Amino acid sequence: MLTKIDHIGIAVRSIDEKIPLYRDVLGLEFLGDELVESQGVRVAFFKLGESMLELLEPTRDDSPIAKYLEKNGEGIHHLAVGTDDITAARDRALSNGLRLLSDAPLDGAHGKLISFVHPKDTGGLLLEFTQRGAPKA
Ligand code: CMX
Repeated sequence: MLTKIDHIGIAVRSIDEKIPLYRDVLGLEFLGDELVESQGVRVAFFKLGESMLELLEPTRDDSPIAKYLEKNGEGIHHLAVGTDDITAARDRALSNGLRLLSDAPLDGAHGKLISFVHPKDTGGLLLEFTQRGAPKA
């Protein structure tokens, strides 16, 4: 049901300042950037084999990334795992007592559906489920 590491999310204060590090120094392919209004973030993706690195920059003060940066500074923020059935992944997490951070999947970057599991229920890891396309019926 979980298919791969889709991306690792990294909180940064400025995407523009970090692009040269990931693109020019590390030599990763820059896949573009976009605003994700539902999360109050601007994101930028870099291809890393079958997976990606996602830089996250807050776009407003109440963004979860603004709070994270204030408390922890820049660094790894979450692990996103791909699934072909986000509803089933959510149901399985819920039925095992894990808290999900939204009542339904939300719209994420690249038109994907996303859902987060509370880090207090996973030993300190903010885990994201991500699925391409519409939820399965
Ligand atoms: N990884 C691990 N632990 C985290 C965490 C993270 N990214 N963010 C917060 N925590 C921990 C904190 O350390 C804190 O632990 P302590 O109580 O031991 O100090 C606890 O969770 C509560 O943290 P908080 O700073 O008080 O923050 P909130 O409870 O207000 O919110 C969370 C935390 C995870 C519920 C919130 O950040 C959230 O809803 N995140 C999901 C949405 C998100 O992160 N969106 C951005 C990414 C969007 C994208 O990829 O497109």
